[in-house]
Amino acid sequence: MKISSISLSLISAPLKLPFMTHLETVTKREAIVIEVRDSDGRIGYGEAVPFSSPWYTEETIKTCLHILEDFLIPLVLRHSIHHPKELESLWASIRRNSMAKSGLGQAVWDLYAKQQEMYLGQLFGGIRKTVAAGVVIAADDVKKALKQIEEFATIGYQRYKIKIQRSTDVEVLSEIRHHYPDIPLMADANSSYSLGDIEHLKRLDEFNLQMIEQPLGHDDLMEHAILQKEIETPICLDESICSFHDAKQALLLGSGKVISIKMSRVGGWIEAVNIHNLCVEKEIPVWCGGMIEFGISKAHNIALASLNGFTIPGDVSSSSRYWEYDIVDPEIIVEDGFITVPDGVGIGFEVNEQNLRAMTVHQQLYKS
Ligand code: OSB
Ligand code: MG
Repeated sequence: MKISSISLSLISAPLKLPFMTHLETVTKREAIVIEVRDSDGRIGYGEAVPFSSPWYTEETIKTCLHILEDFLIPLVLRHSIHHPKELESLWASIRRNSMAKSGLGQAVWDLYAKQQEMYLGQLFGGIRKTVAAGVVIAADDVKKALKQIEEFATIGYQRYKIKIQRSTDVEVLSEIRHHYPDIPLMADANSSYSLGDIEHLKRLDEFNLQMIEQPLGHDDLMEHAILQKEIETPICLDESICSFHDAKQALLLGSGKVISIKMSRVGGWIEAVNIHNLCVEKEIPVWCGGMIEFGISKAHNIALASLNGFTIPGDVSSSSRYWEYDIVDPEIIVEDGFITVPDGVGIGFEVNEQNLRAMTVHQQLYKS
């Protein structure tokens, strides 16, 4: 593939609205933009999306920079790769660090698709022309949550996901259902409950939730399987699916009925597509998760969500959901509840260099 250089840009931007969960309130987002260049001047783009602190996964911006700079990038520059599929074996001796691998892998796949003059989604068998958009509400009180739902409804989002926690769930869900008895609603607990809460969780069945995401331990499969037998609401797994192997075990155990696929959480394109294919085979619906990310990562998500198994609207929202301005051109927009899947080469979006540089805090270049 003739990779001649790789650059990392640490970017930072404030969120338009604070994003609150029971674990962390995010008001400012950092991410690492990865550019992989070939000798013909083409650029492949990836975005690594750990948070600044390890509240969601164990990786952070700093650990990710370390793994990229000291391990992954030297490996890629030292070996001549013929096809991005080779990354999996090239990285076999580096455990986990999924977000670092996913970000660099995205850039290599984007470059490869551009060299092949193909849309990235098409490389993996994507067939959808549009992707159904869903949105996340993570406000610090129920009044603000209701106001956000009202605003997002004008854009036509097809599914609303509310962050919940043990201490306020019934109050928040009652209030939302009082005002919006029929909206497609789901709840994400980010591991706010334990198995001792089964009786409490049974009460949430009355809210007609599409699903409840990750109610129990972030690394648990067994207790989710026990819980799923006790509640009507389908369980969707997020944090506990970090690999194809996890997905396989979750399906064997019956730990949930739905899986949220985030390529950043599972280590990149190949692992994400393998999980998707397994779920299609086993008739488990999947949807594309989000990471409060910028446009490059969103563009990869849109390409992933164009695969046929993504039958449920995911956490794929517009650039303007989180940002005053974004790093892709055109920005990602939601119209009548859908995002149009691009048909250009690679990720199908140009990168807005000016905006990217305006957000860049630090940049580093690595040459072969
Ligand atoms: O648990 O799905 C989650 C954001 C960051 C980390 C974890 C999660 C989320 C979201 C928001 O729920 C997804 C998005 O809109 O990007
Ligand atoms: Mg989640």
